[in-house]
Amino acid sequence: MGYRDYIREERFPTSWCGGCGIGIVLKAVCQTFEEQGFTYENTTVVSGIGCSARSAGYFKLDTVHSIHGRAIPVAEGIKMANEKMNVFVFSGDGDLLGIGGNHLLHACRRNTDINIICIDNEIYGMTGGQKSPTTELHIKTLTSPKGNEDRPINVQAIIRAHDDFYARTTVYHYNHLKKCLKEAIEWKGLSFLDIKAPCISNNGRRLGFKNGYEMLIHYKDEYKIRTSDNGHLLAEKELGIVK
Ligand SMILES: Cc1ncc(C[n+]2csc(CCOP(=O)(O)OP(=O)(O)O)c2C)c(N)n1
Ligand SMILES: [Mg+2]
Repeated sequence: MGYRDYIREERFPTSWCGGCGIGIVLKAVCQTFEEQGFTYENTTVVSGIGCSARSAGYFKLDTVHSIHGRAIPVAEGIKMANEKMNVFVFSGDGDLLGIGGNHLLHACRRNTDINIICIDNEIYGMTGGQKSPTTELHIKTLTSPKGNEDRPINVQAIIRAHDDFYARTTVYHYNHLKKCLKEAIEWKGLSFLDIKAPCISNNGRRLGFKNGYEMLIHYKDEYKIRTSDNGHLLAEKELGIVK
């Protein structure tokens, strides 16, 4: 199977805006499925609600586009019923860490063997750009016009508190993103992939970026890949794998 065999191209164009980062992740995931030799029978993707979660409709697999915040328990149920299934959650920061945050806590505790892919555009993209649990301090959003006063959630600490797999990458660092995906799949237990992805329409423009490309270059300048994955927690703006 080629990677395009995992995508419902007949549904294109997607609902995503030009310059959005979600499609880059979709492609990387499908290429990884191809490299792993995954089939229609042994692979599934579950999503919640949001722009990122719309991906469930673009994978040519049996997928579940579940309800807001509930992708993780649905995925856990699938894995429980069929332990041979390769189960992926593909959703956004608001869905997984906001409304679905409590499910994430308990999934970490249970260490179910699922792969959680979080498209982290640091806002609620679909609903217009409200601040999310990952919005950084002082950032202006629709609901923080004077700058966000709340600290972003430390998702790395939550995942690592239970010795689960955590990786941080961006859509600019494509090869690194694919390395993270591969290692997450090989990890036996829960893995959480935090992928920084641009939302130009409902976040970037408000911050002064002209287009999605400028946001990608910002990722290039801002984030650095750690040279050794030594098990230590990642510093701010550091990319890497912690396991
Ligand atoms: C129960 C419920 N509450 C609120 C909403 C409205 N809503 C739809 S998507 C969304 C946020 C999605 O944010 P995120 O998961 O970051 O996805 P993005 O659109 O940024 O990819 C919200 C609040 C909803 N659909 N259902
Ligand atoms: Mg989001």
